[in-house]
Amino acid sequence: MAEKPHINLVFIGHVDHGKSTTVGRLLYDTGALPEQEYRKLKAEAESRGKGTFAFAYVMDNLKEERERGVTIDVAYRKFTGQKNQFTIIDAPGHRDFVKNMITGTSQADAAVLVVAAKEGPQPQTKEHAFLAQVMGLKQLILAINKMDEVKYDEKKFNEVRDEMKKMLTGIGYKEDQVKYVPISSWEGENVAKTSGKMAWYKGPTLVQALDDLKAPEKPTTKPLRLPIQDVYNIKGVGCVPVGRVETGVLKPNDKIIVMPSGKTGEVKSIEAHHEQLTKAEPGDNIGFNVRGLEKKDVARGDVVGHINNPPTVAAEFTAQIVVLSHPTAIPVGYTPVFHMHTAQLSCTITEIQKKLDPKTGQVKEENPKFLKAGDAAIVKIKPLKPICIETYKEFPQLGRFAIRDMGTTVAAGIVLSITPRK
Ligand SMILES: Nc1nc2c(ncn2[C@@H]2O[C@H](COP(=O)(O)OP(=O)(O)OP(=O)(O)O)[C@@H](O)[C@H]2O)c(=O)[nH]1
Ligand SMILES: [Mg+2]
Repeated sequence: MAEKPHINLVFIGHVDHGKSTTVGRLLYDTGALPEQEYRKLKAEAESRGKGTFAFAYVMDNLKEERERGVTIDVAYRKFTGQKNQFTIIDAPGHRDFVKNMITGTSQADAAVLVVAAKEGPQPQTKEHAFLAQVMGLKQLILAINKMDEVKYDEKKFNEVRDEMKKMLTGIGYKEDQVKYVPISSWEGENVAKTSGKMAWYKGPTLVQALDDLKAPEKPTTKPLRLPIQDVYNIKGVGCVPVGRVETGVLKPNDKIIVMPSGKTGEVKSIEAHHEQLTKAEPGDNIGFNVRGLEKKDVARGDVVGHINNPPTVAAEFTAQIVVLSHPTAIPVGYTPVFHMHTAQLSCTITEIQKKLDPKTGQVKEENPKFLKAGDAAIVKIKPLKPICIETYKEFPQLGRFAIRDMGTTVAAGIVLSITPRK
């Protein structure tokens, strides 16, 4: 039987709204969490006086997380549905751990945004939704949780749904990209089992909604883009660059070009896990031997493409960024390290063109002097050296980046347009 399509799915939302509990419940009700394991977690939660965190403990594995009843770092767990298989990424909601939430979101293809029915949207509901949008997650399931606390009231569900709809539209989500599902993960209503308490609801359970998500397609028909992770010199073979094919297909005898250097060669052989390949597709981690290339011609952070469609080298680019944390303020001229695909290099923010309202995406200020934590903005960026990047629209895999400084993630963003190197 063919393998089920794979989706990386991140759970996001405000602290305590029930992300970890929802994941735990989902695993339990589908049989992915054995009864015995659940009993053990329940006993531990009760012994700490945190009985209501029994399901959350499935994902909250750190001692500090269990003592405090709060998720601190992302946790991963496999889950197989009827149609799809998932890697579930449980992100923290607490505002102190947004950094970890970003890491999880940057690895995801789709998100479940959890909102508690009684409280409705809270600051991190909005912040996380916005970050998910910035990171390019186009499929969102809005789980309105803790429906038991509002007596499974349809009116309350509609109220929160409408409020969320307005907010999500404001930050750029289209109506058909979002599904709204009422659940009570503590009571197990409408997570994996249809709820008898919400007869007014005719839509899918959460688990059914997950199966309706579309796995990302392998972008095999796009031009080849292969960011280089490393280069080896192997005796008797020669230069062997290593990397993961992000888009397109690479085959032996293909004529390739390495950017930004512009060096060219012909692929002799392709190898993955010590096996020769007749072709390499998106997602394949490969080593390949190239006639005409020497080790000095290729380096980490370079991008390989076909000769007739070379990767773009940027002299400058415009990007939309979100500032996550910065001790003071980011002025024009700020030059932190940018991490994009396998490349890391310093870039200068040369212009802050527009400040956006992170809650709505609306323009708040033209040409502001500086940016602070929580701000979103359109900025112009000049890499200190030419660098291979692509627009997010054309090649999402090569068009997003994180900005790091002083050991923390300062901002994240996507590339909107590029001024190519002359
Ligand atoms: N009444 C009720 N309580 C719930 C429900 N879901 C979660 N809770 C409770 O909400 C509290 C927080 O749950 P968590 O699953 O840890 O919330 P979280 O969103 O993962 O929190 P962080 O990861 O720390 O942001 C726990 O006490 C849960 O039992 C629900 O459907 N109904
Ligand atoms: Mg949690």
